[in-house]
Amino acid sequence: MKSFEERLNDLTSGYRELLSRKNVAEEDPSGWFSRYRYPVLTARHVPLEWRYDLDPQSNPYLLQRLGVNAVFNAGAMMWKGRYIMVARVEGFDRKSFFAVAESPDGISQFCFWDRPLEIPEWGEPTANMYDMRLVSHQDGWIYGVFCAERKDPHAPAGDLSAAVASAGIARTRDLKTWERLPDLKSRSQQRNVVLHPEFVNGKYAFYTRPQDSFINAGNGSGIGWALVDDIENACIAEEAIINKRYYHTIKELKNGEGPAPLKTSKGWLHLAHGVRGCAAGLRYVLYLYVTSLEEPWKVIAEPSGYFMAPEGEERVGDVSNVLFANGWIRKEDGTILIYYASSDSRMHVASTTEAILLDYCFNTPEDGLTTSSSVKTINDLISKNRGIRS
Ligand code: M1P
Repeated sequence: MKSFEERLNDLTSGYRELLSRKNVAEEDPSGWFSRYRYPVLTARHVPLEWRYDLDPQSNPYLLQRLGVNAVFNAGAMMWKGRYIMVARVEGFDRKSFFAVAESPDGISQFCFWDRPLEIPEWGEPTANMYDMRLVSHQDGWIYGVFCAERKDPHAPAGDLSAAVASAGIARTRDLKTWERLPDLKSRSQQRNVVLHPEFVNGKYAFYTRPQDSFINAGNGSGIGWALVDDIENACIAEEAIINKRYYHTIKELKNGEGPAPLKTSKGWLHLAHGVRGCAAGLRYVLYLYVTSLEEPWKVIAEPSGYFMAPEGEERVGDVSNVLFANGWIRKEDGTILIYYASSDSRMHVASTTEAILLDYCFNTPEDGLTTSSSVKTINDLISKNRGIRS
């Protein structure tokens, strides 16, 4: 059996090796993006100090005391020249919490800050907090909007899984100390709520995802849009659906806004997830759409189908067949780093540019919603290509 010191050496050198690993870009045949080969943040990136009691007196076998199950669904932003993710870290005890990790180049060497974030409670304590969308708002604050999950107080006796999802709101100026504001008040349950980075008609604007129950969107027919007067007492009076779900598409069952949209010369660029059902369960893919600069609630471009779907080892994890993204960073040169999680287990990064994403959004045909329409679109492309080539 290895001694305490030998085990500590092994653990420390393995950890250092993981954190110093350089990442490698692999271009997708579509030309839309490059995936990076290695996940950028995983359970193994969580500091040893958070998981092991490092005192040989109280832990002579150097056993792990607090296991981390997964690191995923991270918000992202630039902060003081560093690439930052606020990740959802899930313990073996199934509780998720938030932790900041930073990297010098955004594609490798992500390292967690000293301690996980302490987000103050508001109202009934939240059993689970997850999926933070980070937004540097025009008002000068950095906001974190996340899902606050509590046990359903109206669940029948014996039902220990019914839950209520609402949008928790917290804000900070330094990413370390967070002020919790009241949860967003809404008639329905809410998940995947995102704050728009600018005031609209002098008000705060939210992308919402109304849902009938904790899991099912039900009558919640897509991504919503709501204006709010007071962020310190945010209340949705009216909510309009701006990006609908459709039968037999990648977002038939559910969809949800990803990170806050990016402002470009051609419109607000949005990344979202779409969910469909199949014999293997739910399948989550990522898609893009663009809304008008003047009226950010009006969709002006939406390519058919998905932009990214789970591939290879991304397909397997705690909740398999899932890609989910709630963070991206645009660099000054127009490069966009998309931080996405696979199968509710780990974080990856893909790299692309604003120019490519806009070209993709405005020049990829829309979904005609029928087989005949899809075949016509392919035949039009073939005819165009033959015209050029002959
Ligand atoms: O398990 C997949 C995802 O499911 C939920 O997303 P949605 O509400 O859109 O179905 C969230 O719990 C998310 O965290 C999770 O990744």
